[in-house]
Amino acid sequence: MKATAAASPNLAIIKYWGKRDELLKLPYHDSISVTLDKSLRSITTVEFSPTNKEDTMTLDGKAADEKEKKNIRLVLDYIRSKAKKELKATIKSENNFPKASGMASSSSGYAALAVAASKALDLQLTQQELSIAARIGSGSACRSVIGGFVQWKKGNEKDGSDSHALQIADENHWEEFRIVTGIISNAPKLIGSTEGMKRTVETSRLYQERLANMPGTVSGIKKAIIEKDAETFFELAMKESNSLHSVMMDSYPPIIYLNDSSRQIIAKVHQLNETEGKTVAGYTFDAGPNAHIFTLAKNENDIKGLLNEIEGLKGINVSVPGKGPEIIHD
Ligand code: 2P0
Repeated sequence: MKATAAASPNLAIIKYWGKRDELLKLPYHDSISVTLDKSLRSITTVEFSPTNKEDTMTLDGKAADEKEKKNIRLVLDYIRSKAKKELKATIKSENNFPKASGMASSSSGYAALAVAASKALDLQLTQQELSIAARIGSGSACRSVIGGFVQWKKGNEKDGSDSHALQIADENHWEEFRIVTGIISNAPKLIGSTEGMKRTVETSRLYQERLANMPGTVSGIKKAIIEKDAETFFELAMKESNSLHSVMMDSYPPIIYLNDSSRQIIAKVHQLNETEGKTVAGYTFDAGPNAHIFTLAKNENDIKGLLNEIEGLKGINVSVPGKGPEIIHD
């Protein structure tokens, strides 16, 4: 009753920000992401045993904190209810990437957990059920259960049974696609995403405007991915990131994740696009100052050059679209 699974983090193109149900992690709107390649992975082992008195979890060699424990248990309880088993689990999760990679590990960690736990209990869950299991741990994790370009359908049901991810295009669809991350800070966020999104929903009037525009944003970005329309994709991705950071700023007290280095990068990407006479790159920022720049392989070096001019840059990481989770055999 033991299994190990590996999963990669995903980077949101359309950002998940705002829950209609805090416990089940049900969002107010769809989001779209790209799953990254396996140079970034969480590897999680789950072992269920009748001798375990409680669930125990070690993350990168350290005991999980209270919030992590609660979310891990929620995932395990979903899997246990599907298997109709009450067994407690021992969990060990390691990331092959450091915090200094500019990527958060919660999306890959909970996706690997859902896949390993269901395999350990010999369950044959559908991809949608695995996506739901991962979502219950951390919203964005539901997108890491699938490779390539992925859409998280917000769903309408109260129990979350229709809120899961679906693939838009697989990891081989857009070979020239690159994600160049400029690492600005590895420090923990000042405001966690869970708390930040709650504040935005409760206090930002602009958030209603964001929700009203969202169906158009989703269909535009989806079409640009399917047609590999790089210019439209980069432009819509930048506008979407700017919309997210506007509602964060419109929250009260305001939530500010971007810093001077982030703003310099925004200016430089626009300068580059102007000089080139077309949109050759687009930035996106999550709940932190690190810049993720979408571009095509032929422009990768220009983007690295641009980032290297930024004061305070700590490093650069380049990713391509990657596969969904896999079971690791000993
Ligand atoms: C995203 N973020 O779509 C957005 C962009 C942050 C900014 O998903 O509370 O860690 O565990 O469901 O998934 C961060 O939120 O939040 C996030 P919970 P999660 O990637």
